[in-house]
Amino acid sequence: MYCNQCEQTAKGIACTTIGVCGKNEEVAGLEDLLTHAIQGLCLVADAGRKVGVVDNAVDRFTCEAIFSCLTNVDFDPARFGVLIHKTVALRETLKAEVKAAGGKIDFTAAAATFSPADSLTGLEEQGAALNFINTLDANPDLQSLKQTTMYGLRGLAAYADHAAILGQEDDAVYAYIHEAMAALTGDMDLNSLVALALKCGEVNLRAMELLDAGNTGTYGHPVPTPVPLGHIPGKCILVTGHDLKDLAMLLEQTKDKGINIYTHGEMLPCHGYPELKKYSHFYGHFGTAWQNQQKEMPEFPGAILFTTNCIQKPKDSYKANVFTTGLVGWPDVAHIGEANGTKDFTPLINRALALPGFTDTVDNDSVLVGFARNTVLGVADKVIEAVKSKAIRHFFLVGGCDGAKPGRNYYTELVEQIPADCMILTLACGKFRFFDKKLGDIGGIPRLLDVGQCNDAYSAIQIAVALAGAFECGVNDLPLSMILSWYEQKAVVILLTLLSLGIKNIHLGPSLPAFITPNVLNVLVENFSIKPVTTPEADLKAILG
Ligand code: SF4
Ligand code: SF3
Repeated sequence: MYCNQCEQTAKGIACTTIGVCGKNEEVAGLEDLLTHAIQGLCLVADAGRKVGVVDNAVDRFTCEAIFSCLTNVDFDPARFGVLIHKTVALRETLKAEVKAAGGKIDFTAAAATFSPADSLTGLEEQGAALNFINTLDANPDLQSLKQTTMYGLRGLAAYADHAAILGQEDDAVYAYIHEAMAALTGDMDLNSLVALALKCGEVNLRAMELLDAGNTGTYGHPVPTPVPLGHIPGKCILVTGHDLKDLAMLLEQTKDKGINIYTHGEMLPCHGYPELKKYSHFYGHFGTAWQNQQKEMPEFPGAILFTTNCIQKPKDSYKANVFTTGLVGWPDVAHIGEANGTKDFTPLINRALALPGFTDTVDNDSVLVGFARNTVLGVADKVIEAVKSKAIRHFFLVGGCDGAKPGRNYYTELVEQIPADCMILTLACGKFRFFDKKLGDIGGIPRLLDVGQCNDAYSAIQIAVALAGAFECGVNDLPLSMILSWYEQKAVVILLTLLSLGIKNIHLGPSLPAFITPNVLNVLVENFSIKPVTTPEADLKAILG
């Protein structure tokens, strides 16, 4: 195997024998094979669009299959086997339609005619023999840029899938995914690859906009809401991942069951949505970010639902309590599927009822969520006035993924050292490094504003654009610095979105992607002044003077 798609890749180079994430050689090969197969499907789908053949089932499936290869989503070889066979079956059906419509089907790329082995072992061997990364391009810089787009596409497909689940779709997003995956099978020069990667970011802004419309349109605009970090007596279910619809369905199915629902990880901001917070048994938040789950989840005395990334190997002590849904998979862990747009969470609920639940009350104080664009822009006048009167000196967006590396203490220390006349906006699971710090307020506005999940980067962008409009300047001219942390490929595509908007001077850490070569990094530095994080002291000095 050779996988370097995430920040914790072995030795900062690549995982070659077993993934630090727990991915084994078999699954790595199957992911490569699925990606290869999807490229074949995308070649045909892209050609189909040119002759008016568009198939929404193919569009949706393409996103699901690409999302499955995102870090910490699916570790179940059998599920990959099904996806690979379905990809090829869809490709052949679509090929016949495209041919009938007079479209191109005579592709030279091997992906377009790839034939999958019947058995899982056969597929694993095909995947291992592919040497996938090296098929992208022999030139390391071109390979690096192709990987950048490929990983960006994984994040984009994830957000497009989340949005589609809530009924929000735009064919332009699917068209780009097909076009880009198809393009990656051919020869491209450096400039066109840079353009393809930036386009990925641009299209992702639309995908995040769709998801924002899906979330806020269905569950209302988040409002400031204190979320208890302790617990109360009662049976309990913990929900992790990013999927609001799964949570909504579960809240409805548990409302009369005497079970309290707790969020974990990226589900924390869900407490701010009116149509979710209306349930009295939607109690509080348990634990911190994804990388602490093996330590925290054994302590949870109820059932646990994983809705999206980031799952780690469930320890035997709590494996029987874990249920996956959506694209998440772990071998031998119960999976809750979907039928007719709904899910039956009975097995999860029964497990929660069989477990002891919490028997005492623990008050660990609370954190405040709900500062997405609607709330923040609702007090825009106050914020603008505070900037003009110099009560607010600078804004910091400190957000992104969390992870296990010790270097991530940087983000905690940075937030601790940011002066009291500066506001801190945060989003995604990186916030758990500092989410419960009491940082006070400026003129009644809390200094630490939780904008939401990683996909709520859309909200943060809208806030920045609105502020730039109010000050009649560009986003780069605002007293705003973005200090981002990355781990998986949703963060890659958000970074591409920010770059596609022309945002400069982003500080990125805790380490730079292993798939970025020095030459590609130079392109990023020259065009976007992107910089690695250094120390909180030095970075704050450079920003604030
Ligand atoms: Fe390694 Fe990350 Fe790939 Fe897992 S996803 S195998 S940790 S690079
Ligand atoms: Fe976190 Fe996985 Fe990236 Fe949604 S939950 S941000 S790492």
